[in-house]
Amino acid sequence: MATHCPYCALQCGMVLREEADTVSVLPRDFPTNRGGLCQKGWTSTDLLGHPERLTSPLLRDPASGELRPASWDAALDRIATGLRDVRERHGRDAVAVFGGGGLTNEKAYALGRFARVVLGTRFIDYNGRFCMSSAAAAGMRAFGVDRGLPFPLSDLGRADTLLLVGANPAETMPPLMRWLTEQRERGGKLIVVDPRVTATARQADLHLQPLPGTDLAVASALLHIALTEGYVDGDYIATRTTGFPAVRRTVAGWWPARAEALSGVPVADLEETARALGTAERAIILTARGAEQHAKGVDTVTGFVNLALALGLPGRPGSGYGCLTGQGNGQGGREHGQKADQLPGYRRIDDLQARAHVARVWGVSADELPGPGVPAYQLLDSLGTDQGPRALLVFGSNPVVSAPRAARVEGRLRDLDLLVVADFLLSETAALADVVLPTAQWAEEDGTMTNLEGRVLRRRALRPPPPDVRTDLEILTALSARLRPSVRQSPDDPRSVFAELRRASAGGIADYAGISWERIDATDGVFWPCPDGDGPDSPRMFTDRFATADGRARFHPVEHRPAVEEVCADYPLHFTTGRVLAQYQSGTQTRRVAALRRAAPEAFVELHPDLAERLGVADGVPVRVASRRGEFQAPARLSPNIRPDTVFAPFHWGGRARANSVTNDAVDPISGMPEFKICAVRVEKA
Ligand SMILES: Nc1nc2c(c(=O)[nH]1)N[C@H]1C(S)=C(S)[C@@H](COP(=O)(O)OP(=O)(O)OC[C@H]3O[C@@H](n4cnc5c(=O)[nH]c(N)nc54)[C@H](O)[C@@H]3O)O[C@H]1N2
Ligand SMILES: Nc1nc2c(c(=O)[nH]1)N[C@H]1C(S)=C(S)[C@@H](COP(=O)(O)OP(=O)(O)OC[C@H]3O[C@@H](n4cnc5c(=O)[nH]c(N)nc54)[C@H](O)[C@@H]3O)O[C@H]1N2
Ligand code: SF4
Ligand SMILES: [Mo]
Repeated sequence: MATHCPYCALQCGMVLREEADTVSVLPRDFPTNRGGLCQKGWTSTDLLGHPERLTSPLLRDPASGELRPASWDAALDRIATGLRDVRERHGRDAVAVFGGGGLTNEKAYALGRFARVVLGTRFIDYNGRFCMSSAAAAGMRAFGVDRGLPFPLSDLGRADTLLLVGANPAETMPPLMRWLTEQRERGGKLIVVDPRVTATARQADLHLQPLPGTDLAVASALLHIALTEGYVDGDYIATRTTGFPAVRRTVAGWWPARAEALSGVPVADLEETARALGTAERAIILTARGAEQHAKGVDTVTGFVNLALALGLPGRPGSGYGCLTGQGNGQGGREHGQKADQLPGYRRIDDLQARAHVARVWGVSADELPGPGVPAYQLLDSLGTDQGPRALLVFGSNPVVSAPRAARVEGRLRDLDLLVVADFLLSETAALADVVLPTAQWAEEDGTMTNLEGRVLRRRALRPPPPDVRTDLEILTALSARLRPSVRQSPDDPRSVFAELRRASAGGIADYAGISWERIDATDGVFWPCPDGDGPDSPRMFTDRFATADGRARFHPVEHRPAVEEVCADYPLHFTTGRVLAQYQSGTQTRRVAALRRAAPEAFVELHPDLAERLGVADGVPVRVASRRGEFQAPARLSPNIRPDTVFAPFHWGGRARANSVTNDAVDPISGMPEFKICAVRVEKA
């Protein structure tokens, strides 16, 4: 059975083979992975028959306080009664929905419809807010569209200069590295910007190692140098963009020495980078979470977009700006309506025409669709309070581990009148729920996923889910029948849902109208926008025009600002977070895979040996990391690969080792992205 890996946005092609009671994985030659898989992909079927898999609904027993197995009828009735009760007492907006970028397009779409039509709530958002929302917002305002990579991944292999800002694909998307190898074998130059000497940075020709949170200063200096050394493309700026004069004025003040003083990146390295980008025939600039997960993430990405535009890169063959989307369906999951302000097809929920179109597809009147809700962190932080929702349904996220300032979020979840979690494993969030619904895994259901290139792919069911397990779509349909039987019911088979999604997205920014499952099967995926079944799809965007009203890209002047929390005497170190190869996200899945647990058994705190010596900490010794918001503990891992003023930890573990116990919940004013990548901490021996 040809399908794709369940984890990250690379969506590597794989073949599943059922043998007796095991399912084995074989890599498949697909344009993104060309036969490569990482350890997570290889072991992805281990969870299908895992002993800890949820096999029946669980209900919290009021007497003992424990979760106990129950029938589907009992579980669905409890949810329906609980939701009705909350709505009667507090109104429709007292019920909220939290989705995920791992859900298929069909499920993300159905979840948005369920929230708006069946629950009638404006409060829906999802974990993509914690992921690429800053790049999405920056792309939207510059290009009029948000497609992570506006060109196929294979373009990376042909770039003469490739700048990676805050991305560590050697650990987060290992098969992508073959494009970087190809790039360098062709004589291209790879430049990596990361406060740590990562496995990716080690392969670079040039590594810039800034203080976390100073990327915007670096971007501004690069544009400053490009201007003074004459690399900007005046014709392109004149014919394809608007707004450059204001940007030129702001970067005029960013002479390289000023950026060096802030970031620690030597002027010579800034000059070499600007020159490599400015003189290349084909140059690509990519950002990922290191640059984006900041309270100034949108402006930082905008700084790099401004640089790319000034150099005339976007839309030029083999060149451009892109963001490396992270989750399996991180791209499609942000297009079809699980975002607070969004309707399917990347339409805005406050746009009257969009409301009318989507309401027609849904068989309801546009007036009854709710307005925009609030971004994920604001939503989580309001739960159970006087102003916030009192019931929450979670599909595809584990915020107890992955949300910033997680102890506070955990408290909010505990304050709810009703928490419902659909998952196939008992995540830390599911463990707090009143009702847990066991759902199908990726190899047990059909659907589509949109990868980091905007390529829509087919996920195929190898076999049906276990007997007492239902799909997310079946759960939504069953709840809908109980809660609002009068409205036209959404189908629960993915093919019909996709047909409806195509109609709902037609004419929108992310137009899927011309995409069918058959067409995907015939062509290794279809790139959106694709409005017409007989017409072309869009592997390369912006060649003639941008998706703005006048077809021109927009420059926006942006200014560096400090991290929301700066170091001080009590919290003297910079703290940043990220990923390791063998664990995925909140770890619900990968912490339960034996081979991955062996490869990455526990959390750690990465420190420079000089810092460790000052703190009197030896390698492997447990340390406590404390911020103004809380603390966590993990063994120290001494490494010369990190700046001595900065400490790093992965966020894949819960409990005492939860890195998000200390992270800052300050958010970007435009995207709502939390400042996961920098706060101030103190480190001491535990
Ligand atoms: N193994 C594995 N792979 C994954 C995932 C996973 O959990 N595990 N998750 C998937 C998802 S959802 C995502 S979003 C992607 C994320 O993919 P990446 O963005 O590559 O991953 P991160 O490790 O979060 O961050 C990348 C780098 O940013 C650096 N960094 C930290 N602070 C800063 C800063 O201020 N500036 C700069 N320039 N760099 C900084 C970190 O040192 C880190 O090496 O990975 C996807 N792939
Ligand atoms: N400190 C720090 N925190 C971070 C980050 C960071 O870099 N640093 N990165 C952030 C980023 S980029 C992301 S994307 C988030 C991710 O963090 P989360 O949103 O917590 O993502 P996952 O761990 O993938 O959680 C998915 C959950 O849903 C379940 N699941 C998987 N597929 C399905 C499905 O199809 N249906 C249902 N019902 N359930 C499913 C899984 O078992 C798992 O429990 O973390 C964010 N948090
Ligand atoms: S790189 Fe991503 S999609 Fe590919 S095998 Fe690894 S986790 Fe799966
Ligand atoms: Mo992500």
